[in-house]
Amino acid sequence: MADQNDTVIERKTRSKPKLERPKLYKVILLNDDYTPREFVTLVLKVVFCMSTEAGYRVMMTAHKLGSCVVVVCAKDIAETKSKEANDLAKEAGFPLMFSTEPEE
Ligand code: TYC
Repeated sequence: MADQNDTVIERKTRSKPKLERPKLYKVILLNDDYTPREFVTLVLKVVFCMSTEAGYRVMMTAHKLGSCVVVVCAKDIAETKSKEANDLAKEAGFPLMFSTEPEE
């Protein structure tokens, strides 16, 4: 039981968590009619550290459906990886495109 000298601490409002979870971004592989399948698989291996089998599956999914999510990660990593992959394609003279978009 609290008598007159006891201190009573009451929380007036619920405190909000200080750190918001950073938004995640998708790297998306887009299909085109010209880039060789082997090159797409190679880029997925080199830039996204995928095995040949995983890279082939992702490449074939984009080939059949038009696009495929390659990875979901922090914004700066998604943008860096996407640019690295697009630069390799450009250097090789292929229209291969990776894009990024926020995850819902
Ligand atoms: N469609 C290409 C071809 O038939 C291969 C390809 C697959 C290109 C996936 C891009 O994201 C891609 N040569």
